[in-house]
Amino acid sequence: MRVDVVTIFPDYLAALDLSLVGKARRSGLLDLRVHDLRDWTTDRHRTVDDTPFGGGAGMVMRPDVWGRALDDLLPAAPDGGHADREPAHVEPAHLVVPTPSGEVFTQRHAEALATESHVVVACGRYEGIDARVAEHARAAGHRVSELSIGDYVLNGGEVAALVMIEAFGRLLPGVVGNPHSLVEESHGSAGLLEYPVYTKPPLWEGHEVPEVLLSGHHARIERWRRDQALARTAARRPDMVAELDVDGLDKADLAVLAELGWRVDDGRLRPVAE
Ligand code: JD8
Repeated sequence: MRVDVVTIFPDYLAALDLSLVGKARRSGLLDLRVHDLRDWTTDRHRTVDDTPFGGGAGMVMRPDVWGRALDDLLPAAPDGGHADREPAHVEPAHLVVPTPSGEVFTQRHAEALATESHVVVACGRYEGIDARVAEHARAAGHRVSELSIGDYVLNGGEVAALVMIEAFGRLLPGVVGNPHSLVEESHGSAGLLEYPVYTKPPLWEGHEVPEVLLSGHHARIERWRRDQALARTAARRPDMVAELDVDGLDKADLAVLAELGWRVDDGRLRPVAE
């Protein structure tokens, strides 16, 4: 997969040289390129922002500078908008624009982006990027996703880019050593939060490891972990319990959920209290 990131703070993305994503870059599994938006400015002050139409505080990032950058990085528009560009069989790219006003990024988005051959991430700063930039890319036939990593305000899109690139980059085949470990993760296909994990020593600061985990009894361990995942999810993310696919739950799951105050009502899980 190729990933292009455009930002006025390229050093912010240096963290992607580290760990599994860094290894994936060095092994060629991930072709990640970080670009300085100012390379597409034309004035000697390398200006990327201007005052907002309609007034208000702060500055807005200019469409012309972003337009030149994305014209260079987004392949020929599927609708053949740019006759002077390379032939149409070029792999389309998916433009991702981090923004607090975007759809909330989830593991589903990470799984979808991990299937792309080319992703371009536009990191804004100031009050944001002129809205016509995303509009123009959509009009040119590119897939554009405006995504937020959560309901809090950051100073720019770089941190969100780090989060998203790690989230979909680690799903690329070969990046995570043991793909099985991807299966049981929070927000994975089970739709549950992870069970608690423990390692040596068995007694630490007076805290013991749950006996069942030392038993070697794999069926009892699996059942305990499932019960823990159900309990954690019910306690911390009742919204996820309500979304659980009842067909994916066995009798023991339903018994545990009943203990936790959940019942099945015409095929959906509902809190008993409701
Ligand atoms: C992109 C500029 C700063 C935002 C005025 C503060 C994502 N979950 C998220 N929170 N914040 C962002 C985010 C913030 C950004 C930009 C993403 C570009 N800013 C702006 C509007 C209010 N300043 C984000 N993903």
